[in-house]
Amino acid sequence: MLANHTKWMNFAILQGLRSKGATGKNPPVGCVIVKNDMLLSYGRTGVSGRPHAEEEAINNVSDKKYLLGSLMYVTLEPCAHKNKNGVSCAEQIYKSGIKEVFVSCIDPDNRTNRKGIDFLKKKDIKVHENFMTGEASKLYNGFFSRIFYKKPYISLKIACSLDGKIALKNNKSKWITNELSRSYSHFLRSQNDAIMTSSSTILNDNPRMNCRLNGLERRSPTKIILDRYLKVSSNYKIYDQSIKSDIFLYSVLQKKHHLNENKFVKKIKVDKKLNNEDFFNFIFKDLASKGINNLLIETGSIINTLLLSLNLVDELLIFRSGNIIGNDGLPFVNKLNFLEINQLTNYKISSLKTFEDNILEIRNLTNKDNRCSQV
Ligand code: AOF
Ligand code: ZN
Repeated sequence: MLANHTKWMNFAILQGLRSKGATGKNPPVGCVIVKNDMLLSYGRTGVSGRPHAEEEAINNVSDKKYLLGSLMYVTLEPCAHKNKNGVSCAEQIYKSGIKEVFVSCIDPDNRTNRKGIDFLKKKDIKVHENFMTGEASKLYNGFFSRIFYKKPYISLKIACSLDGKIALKNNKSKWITNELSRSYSHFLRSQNDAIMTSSSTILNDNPRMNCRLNGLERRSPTKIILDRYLKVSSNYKIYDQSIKSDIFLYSVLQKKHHLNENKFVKKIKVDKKLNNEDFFNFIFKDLASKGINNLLIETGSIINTLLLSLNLVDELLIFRSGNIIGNDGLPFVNKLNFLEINQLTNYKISSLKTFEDNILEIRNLTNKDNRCSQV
């Protein structure tokens, strides 16, 4: 029977994944309702965070009497705080007559944090806590990071040659990795809440930084631009917006009229006296306060080096081709000046994917507690 519980929870995790990157500051939750080991209904957190997954799964059952005595599998603890109709998910579960609930992760949000589970138990609903937590917590790396560390979960994407170079010596970098890799990197963009790049990458490559997969264009992440000295004019493609949404521009300089014609650009001034560590920490904290859970960074070796030397990267997404560029090419990271092997930061492999002869290595920082990777 355990095998079936695993199967249903896996299905709930897949539902949650479908919402990843689309739920705003709300975490993506997947939910499945089963009766007599047959699928009755399923749901996932809606765009921008509502309706909640459990609500959606319950509402999807047209004849509510079927819910009596059924089982629910849900990737996050059902909430204890009320929706706009004045009921929490825990209350809706109780009222529906569901008799047993499998929950993967405890909700750290103070409004719920065990209160959802305690409510269900008090109502004599059997709750199986921490069921497949390891698998489901992959959905909440960003949400947990924002709540516990007040910073988004930082994923650094690198597209490089077999020998770790991101461009030839003349700066040419189009296209080291193949089309499938690039499509998958757009898919990863869609799963992140925001994407960050820097002025030097924009001036060199003129990227759009959106998701251009058919049907997923609206899943493009919020753009975050680091342009300390306001070098990037509105003519660059990053400021083209077929889908209108805010762009956050961080600079140390302020020019009154810079980009004023684009009302979606929100300018944030960073104190120019801040050192690199405080500069990034200020920005990450600010992004967390804006509700950004998962931040994808796509820049060049200067920012990569700063972030890696400051241990600010939670996850590396390394797309590697089969080409060898050689030592005259641009490395993805510059000098880090370590002298002892035991001082090196270790990124543990969590997943490998191949795209024809390209490979994607997903690696996570090992010294952070219970954080999981993109899937
Ligand atoms: C659930 N099911 O699908 C999600 C939950 O802004 P609100 O009112 O939607 O509340 C957001 C909080 O609800 C969020 O911080 C997290 O604790 C929980 N998310 N809960 O029962 C869901 N997405
Ligand atoms: Zn809820």
